[in-house]
Amino acid sequence: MAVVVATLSFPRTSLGFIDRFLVAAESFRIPSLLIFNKTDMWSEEDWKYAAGLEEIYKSIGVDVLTISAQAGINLEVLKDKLKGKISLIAGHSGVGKSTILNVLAPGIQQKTSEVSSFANKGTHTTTFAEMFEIANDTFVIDTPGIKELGLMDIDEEEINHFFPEMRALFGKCKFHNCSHTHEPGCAVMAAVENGDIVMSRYQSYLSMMEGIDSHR
Ligand SMILES: Nc1nc2c(ncn2[C@@H]2O[C@H](COP(=O)(O)OP(=O)(O)OP(=O)(O)O)[C@@H](O)[C@H]2O)c(=O)[nH]1
Ligand SMILES: [Mg+2]
Ligand SMILES: [Zn+2]
Repeated sequence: MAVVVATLSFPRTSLGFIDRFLVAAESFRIPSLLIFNKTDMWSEEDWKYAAGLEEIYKSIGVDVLTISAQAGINLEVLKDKLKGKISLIAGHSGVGKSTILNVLAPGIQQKTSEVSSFANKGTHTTTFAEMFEIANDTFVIDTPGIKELGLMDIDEEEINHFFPEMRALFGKCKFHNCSHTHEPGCAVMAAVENGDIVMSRYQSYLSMMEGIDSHR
């Protein structure tokens, strides 16, 4: 399982980053789990915003969990989701990946360090990936924080296959090779307009299309 740990602030994880991660996991046919950590720091506003995100991601079939590694909130649910699997934990530096490992099983003592309050960024504490057995048949890999995520080996025409809400409209566009960026009779753009496809997800799609272009 591919687990992406995100935080709303300290540091902030962008939706673009989350969407790239989900596309990458989907392209390898690896089930993913989206975790929002540090709920102990959330304001009422944050809870509302997160509830909206949870709804968006659940609607496209992504499993979402809100936790606080530090305050020990929802850890049993997390353990249950990890049970019997090999999971990779990824995300920006400072989102709490190693802290999560440390609270999952006694005996794990991964180094952690505070997010720089000056830059609002992690300090790249974990420097290599390491796998831990946290229970019978249950393995979790802690990884170094990543800044950005490239989409290697995915062709431009393929990206939309890894957006479940776009895949659902397959064959509905006027042109069979529609890129969903400018063509008339595009079912995806129509769905964005009427709200069936979430704008932030479509923007992530566009940025991935552009990203690939710029490398050509
Ligand atoms: N308030 C709060 N702080 C947390 C929580 N989880 C982790 N932290 C803090 O966030 C900081 C970064 O945690 P780490 O576990 O080192 O983050 P990381 O994702 O492993 O970072 P890298 O190894 O640099 O990629 C530490 O100061 C943790 O104590 C949480 O649930 N709530
Ligand atoms: Mg770490
Ligand atoms: Zn289209």
